[in-house]
Amino acid sequence: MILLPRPVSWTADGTEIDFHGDFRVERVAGPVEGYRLSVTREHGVRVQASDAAGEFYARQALRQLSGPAAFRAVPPGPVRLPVCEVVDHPRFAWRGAMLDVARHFLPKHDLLRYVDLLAVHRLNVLHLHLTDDQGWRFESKRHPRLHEVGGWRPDSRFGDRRSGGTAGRPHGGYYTQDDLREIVSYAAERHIAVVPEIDVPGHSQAAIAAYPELGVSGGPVWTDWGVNPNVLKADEPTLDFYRDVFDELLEVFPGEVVGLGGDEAEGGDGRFVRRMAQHLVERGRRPFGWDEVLDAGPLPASTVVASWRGEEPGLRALDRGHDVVMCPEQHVYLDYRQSDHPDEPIPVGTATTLEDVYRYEPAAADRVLGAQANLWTEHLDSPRRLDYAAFPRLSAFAEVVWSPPDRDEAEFLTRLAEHHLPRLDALGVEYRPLDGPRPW
Ligand code: TNX
Repeated sequence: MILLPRPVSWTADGTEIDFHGDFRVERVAGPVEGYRLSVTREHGVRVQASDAAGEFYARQALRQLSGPAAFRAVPPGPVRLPVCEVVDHPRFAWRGAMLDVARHFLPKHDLLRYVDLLAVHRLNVLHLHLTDDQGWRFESKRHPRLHEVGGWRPDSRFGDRRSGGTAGRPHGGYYTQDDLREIVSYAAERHIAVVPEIDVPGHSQAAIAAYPELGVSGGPVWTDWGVNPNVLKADEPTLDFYRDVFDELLEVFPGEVVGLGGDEAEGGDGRFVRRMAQHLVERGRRPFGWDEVLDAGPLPASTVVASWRGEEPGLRALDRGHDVVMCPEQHVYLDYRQSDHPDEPIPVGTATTLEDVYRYEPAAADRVLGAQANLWTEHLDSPRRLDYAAFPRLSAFAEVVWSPPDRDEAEFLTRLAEHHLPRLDALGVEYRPLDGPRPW
């Protein structure tokens, strides 16, 4: 077997044909996002797809069948394809990846490349964590100090400690609204929905640095990590300010689901989360919050809950009638270090190996929309560090959320090593090698 994620069914007779790039696509009734791809000696390549997404995934599968060189910027001419038949559709509707662009800003070019990598893995949600204590990355035309002041911090303590790094240089940046519209369109072309997040009422020090009246107390953009006791006030002027900021966000992000954070707001007033959730619903959107929002009191029924402190909060959310996205830190936190090897570069979390990710099995229930892998970037200050943390664990995660649950770990590891890592090599992804850390 060649494909990753593994399809629902795959048959091949061991022979190959030449392929010059032409194939026929037919729309047929079938499972959502599904496709059937046949490669025969008589008819060449034929695709049947249930919808536009299914057609897109058939194209992804075809690219994978074409060999690793098909992932180079200049692909080869004619290729050989295995004579085969693939029948496929995803297991979960929400196959997500959260990226924290607040702790370290990721330039637009690199973010678009990340979107490409999600598409290769048939992931379909990019949850963009745009604001936090350490940075504000969304251009606000109504309240420009948010990005002008909140977008920057003196990086006195961070950067790559092992190489002496960037300590002492300012760190920052933000996406203009035009940048974000471009990112949304680019992702949509790849059947990826972007879920933006503005985190309230905790993790808000960057906004407070810009507009001190918003905070319980003041202070600059935070240069520490962890849970910040300074949170947003829940008074009417602050709530109005944030309704305004969310309205501006909605002008840029047309998707249904919009994140309001809600995590780790010690001493934060639950009213803040409730009011913002209500506001999003009035604007026709679905609020999306970390599982702490369950403590904020009654939320609109349409609120989607991201269960990160294990799956238990997610199960509680199901009991209350909410849809849930599972992202338990024990399995799918890609910022956590990848082994206990002394040279493993990222010192945080509990070791979460490739196998730990692959063994994750999301709780089955109708209202579990799917799962997402979360990539927090306190210690990931460059695209290459991001590559290292994300891959190949995100490849394993993609199979968890796409493929049928009867996974075979040994077969996966062989397929990964023989077929998928060469694709990532061709794409220039600096993944963590299977046999240990990279020297940098
Ligand atoms: C907890 S998970 C956080 C983040 C941190 C992360 C580090 C969540 C909703 N909040 O603010 O970056 O741990 O692993």
